[in-house]
Amino acid sequence: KFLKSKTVAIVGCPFSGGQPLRGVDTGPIHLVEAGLVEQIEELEWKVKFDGHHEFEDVKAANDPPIGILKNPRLVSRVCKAVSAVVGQHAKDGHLPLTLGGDHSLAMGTISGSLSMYPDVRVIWVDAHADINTIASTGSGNLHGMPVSFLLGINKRPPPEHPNASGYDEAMAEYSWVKPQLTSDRIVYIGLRDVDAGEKRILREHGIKAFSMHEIDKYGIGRVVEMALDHVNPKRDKPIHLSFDVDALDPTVAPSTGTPVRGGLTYREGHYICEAIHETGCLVALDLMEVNPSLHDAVAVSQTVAVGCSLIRCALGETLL
Ligand code: B3U
Ligand code: MN
Ligand code: MN
Repeated sequence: KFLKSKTVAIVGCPFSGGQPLRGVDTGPIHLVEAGLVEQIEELEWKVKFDGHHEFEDVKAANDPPIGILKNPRLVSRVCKAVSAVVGQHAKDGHLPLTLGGDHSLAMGTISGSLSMYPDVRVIWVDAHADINTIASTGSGNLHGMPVSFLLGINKRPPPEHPNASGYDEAMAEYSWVKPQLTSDRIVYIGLRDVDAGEKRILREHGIKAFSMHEIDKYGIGRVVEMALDHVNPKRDKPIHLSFDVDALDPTVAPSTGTPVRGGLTYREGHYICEAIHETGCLVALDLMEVNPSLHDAVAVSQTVAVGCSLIRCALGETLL
């Protein structure tokens, strides 16, 4: 519906600055080495991939915290670069596939999608809501915050607030993120580890979220249908799918930085990707938070294989 040609442009982002654990930066390399490019070509897509981005030119030598935010300049500048790359692929009529790396990168990928498709709808599949604001974050890890910047909901904390310091500097650093996404154009699936402050934010902005509770209650088929009915009732708007591999149960995808039990089964994860493919509206895809440095070799190859398989389903692989 929206792409000019059936071409996937792989944006490999070996980046870990949005969270404290090393290793998530090797996720994209593992996915490509597992044969992802060839697997996508099998599905009759052309694949553009000219190596992983290293972001050498943006790596800030000196990046002390701004208030509570960790690696604030590095995350901002890497995401800004990713936004330009993803935006260019989208404008070329290709489907950008971003391999993370931690989920702070979605500030870049979704900004890039918005630059080509101002009315893009976001489906965020995750155990976490990643919507903490400067005021609400307890960790200061930016992979827990990308949605708040995309929505432009970072209000100034009152002066006595513990996170008040650095607000202006942080907002200046992130001023390139245009708050173009609206709260009715994002929907969550798979949530089960949401901070109290994040629950308040979701409620305050009326953001639709299907937690594991709704998946248990209605089944994944109804949940995906309800999620699509919410953001894209006529199935005529472009969709950006941002898939955090920790949405899957840790028994299915163990190699990730913040596993949370009680997650999506193998089939539930794949069904989401298949159903979104069937809409014909997918214009961009992220697969984030694969961390091959955690757990043994079996767990790593299992997680990488599931990641490749989710991507194939989103790009049209069918069971029959
Ligand atoms: N909500 C917590 C924890 C978290 C968010 N995303 C992940 N973990 N992966 C935070 O740090 O904001
Ligand atoms: Mn996430
Ligand atoms: Mn997560």
